Amino acid sequence: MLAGCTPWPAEAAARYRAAGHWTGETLGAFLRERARRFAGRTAVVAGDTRWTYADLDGRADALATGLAGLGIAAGDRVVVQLPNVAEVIEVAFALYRLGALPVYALPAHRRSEIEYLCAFTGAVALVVADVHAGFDHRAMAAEVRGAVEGLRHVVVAGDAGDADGRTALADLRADRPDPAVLADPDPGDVAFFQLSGGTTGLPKLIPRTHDDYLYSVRASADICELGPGTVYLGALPIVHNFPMSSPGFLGVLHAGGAVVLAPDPGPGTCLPLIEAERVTITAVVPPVALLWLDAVAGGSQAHRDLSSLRVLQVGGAKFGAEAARRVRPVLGCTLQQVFGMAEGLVNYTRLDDPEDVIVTTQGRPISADDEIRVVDDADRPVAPGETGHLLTRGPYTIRGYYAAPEHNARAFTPDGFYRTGDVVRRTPEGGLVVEGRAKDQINRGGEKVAAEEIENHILAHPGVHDAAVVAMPDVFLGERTCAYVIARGTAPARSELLGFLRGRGLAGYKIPDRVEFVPEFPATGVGKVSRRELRRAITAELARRADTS
Ligand code: OOB
Repeated sequence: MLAGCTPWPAEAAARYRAAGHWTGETLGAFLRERARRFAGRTAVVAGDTRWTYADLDGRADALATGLAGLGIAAGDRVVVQLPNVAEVIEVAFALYRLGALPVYALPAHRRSEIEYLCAFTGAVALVVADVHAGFDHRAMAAEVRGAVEGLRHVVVAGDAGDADGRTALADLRADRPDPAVLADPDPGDVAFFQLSGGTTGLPKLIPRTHDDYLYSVRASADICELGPGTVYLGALPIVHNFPMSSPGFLGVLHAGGAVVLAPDPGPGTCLPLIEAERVTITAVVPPVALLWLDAVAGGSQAHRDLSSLRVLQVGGAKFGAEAARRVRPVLGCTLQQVFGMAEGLVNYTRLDDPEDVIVTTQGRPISADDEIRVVDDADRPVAPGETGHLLTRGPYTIRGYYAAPEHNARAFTPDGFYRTGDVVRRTPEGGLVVEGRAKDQINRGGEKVAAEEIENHILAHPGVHDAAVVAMPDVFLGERTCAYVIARGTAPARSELLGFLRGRGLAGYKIPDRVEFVPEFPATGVGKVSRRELRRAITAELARRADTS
């Protein structure tokens, strides 16, 4: 196993193999097999691009050869920051076939996150789009390259411009792929890194192996009843774990179906695509589901023929029962709630669950070998049906973050259970209901913000003495971010502070939605900042304003 990663104990690994969960299949190899079986069928659709399985397979080999020509080899880390363009799938498989390890950044990340990821993983290359959503990723990549020693290459999907040191992805595709560059990675070893939503000052990296990930992919594809007739719409950024593997584009390619990529999740983009491509299943976060429901129920998309759509997956944040109940009557499809995490465990409501279960629970685990514990603050199991902290361990849940021994000692129990930070209740049928969260994270409609990370950025401002970032309720996103700040001397203007944060190169979704200057923070019994009290204060303040408006 890669240095800095925590393997499963030999006994557990043997059990997962014996149970048939870990099959020895690798990410690069499964596509090869599918390309044989489904050669002429459509694999990927994005804008005007349409690739068959044979096209995708050939492109992955051609690009792998070109990347090898740059000196990228097995074990090298490559930070991949691409929006939903066809190339993101090509790049992923090219890297898997080289045995190089993609580190998947989100399209919304900016210089601060990308630079950290490149430096922390010792990446040799960074793959970016040219311009996406009005942001020039090439310029950002140039800055990152200047700052990170060892980052040798910037590869651009699209127009590389004429600056030095950037390579256009299109120029890398070799005319004649060289099979000698292709590696045969160990299925038990790390295949790539996902990012944790995080609770700490710096994002954590999640190492996923071929064996563990493909188990979750295959099992998810089964649960969602995917097959060669499946047409999946990738509406969310498909490098995120949900649209990548739950069952996501990998599950669809594993089943021989077609993946249609949407450039953004808005109803004006996605609902016409569902109609035109006869999409059968897609995945969104709750705020997007709300927009789609409103657009179809008497809104701008009311005329769409959505009869092909069988399943709408909603996850990443809690989907309220009221909204959940509208999905079947408005969209004419089955809702599937998905409660998952990039660290592993994924829960689904099953397609044939009674409507009440689908609407009021966040599903049950993928696997009979997912171990679930619901415990109190002292790690003791709570009584059945009571609310407690969710701990989990299983065949596709990591045993440790990459190169983070101190954090791992807190984030995992001594016997290897991952502390999810989620507060849940189990139903008698084994379903989970998410009741809250005990981690210092804000869930902004599925986009996760680690309080400590933002606090550190705010603290870098010379006019700030202390900062505490908490969630505040929001009807649309579920939560937004409120930064409580104690000024040093005269308080900086809010706009100046927010401009300062943007200037530090932070992803836009991490910029606080609200800033409150206060003379001091409420304290807990032991003198720590009471975030609970701050959350309560901002919730009360918002309620008071709503009353008077
Ligand atoms: C997914 O993955 P991450 O890593 O971005 O975030 C995981 C966290 C969970 O620990 C939980 O706090 C929250 O997101 N969450 C939900 C939820 N789904 C995720 N909270 C309430 N209800 C839900 N349905 O978000 C993710 C990964 C794979 C599949 C689906 C979502």
